[in-house]
Amino acid sequence: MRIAPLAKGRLWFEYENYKQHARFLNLSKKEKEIVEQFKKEGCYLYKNAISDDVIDKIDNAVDEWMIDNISGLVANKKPDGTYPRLIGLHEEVPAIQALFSNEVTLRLRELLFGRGKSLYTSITFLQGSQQALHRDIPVFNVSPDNFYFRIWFALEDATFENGTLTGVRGGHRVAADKYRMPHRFYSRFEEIPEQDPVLWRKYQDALKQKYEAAGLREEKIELSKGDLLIWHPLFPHGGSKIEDKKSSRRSVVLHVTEIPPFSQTVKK
Ligand SMILES: O=C(O)CCC(=O)C(=O)O
Repeated sequence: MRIAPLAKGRLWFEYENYKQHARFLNLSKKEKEIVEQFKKEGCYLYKNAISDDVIDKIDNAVDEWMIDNISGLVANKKPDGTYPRLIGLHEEVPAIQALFSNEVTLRLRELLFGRGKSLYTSITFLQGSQQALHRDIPVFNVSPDNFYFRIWFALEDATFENGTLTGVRGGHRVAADKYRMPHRFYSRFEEIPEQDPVLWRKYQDALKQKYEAAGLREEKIELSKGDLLIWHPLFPHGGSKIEDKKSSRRSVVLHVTEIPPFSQTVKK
């Protein structure tokens, strides 16, 4: 069943007077810096978030999973010969699921979002995705808006050769109306199909025009093994072209939804 959108959600630090509240005042200097940078850029790169031991456990489990599923993996290779992305592998690999309650992840989730947590899904990448820059919300809508974020873990270095992440710092603050655009193509909400690649592209192109007009640019974001990038639901992101198509670039991204405090969702 489809449901209509609810009220617009705002994260606690997106309110004008957030700096006067205990929630901000009680933070350490480092935590305040994280909040400020996340608010300004729409993402935060946390260095050395996971240890080599954690990565070894995931790597070993993924190696075993690949051996068991090699025929399916090969059959689903992309036209350029690279491996497909693995959606929801955390359900079969507990070591991936454990990233959700990793110490740094827990601290960042509590700091930026707080409240009830739910690991909605995950994607494990064996190689760089080379995905064009995009926002997720046309396919990943939550109501109220914005109580959804991504945490991307580098299981090995992500470089120009094997594929970095890409992103537009500040692009999460650019308005591109997700509700008005479909009405130019469909007269009724119910007519919108589950997948509409043309509309997806139009939304992403409109977003690009807006952030370029605002003087913002796409950049490549290199990560070292063990780093994580956490990003805002509206942060435009993607994967850079891979220079060496045979190169490995293991990484995991978690999709997390949060239950907002009651007072922020209901107007009295
Ligand atoms: O891992 C990457 O290369 C990009 C990931 C991405 O764009 C996504 O998960 O939506």
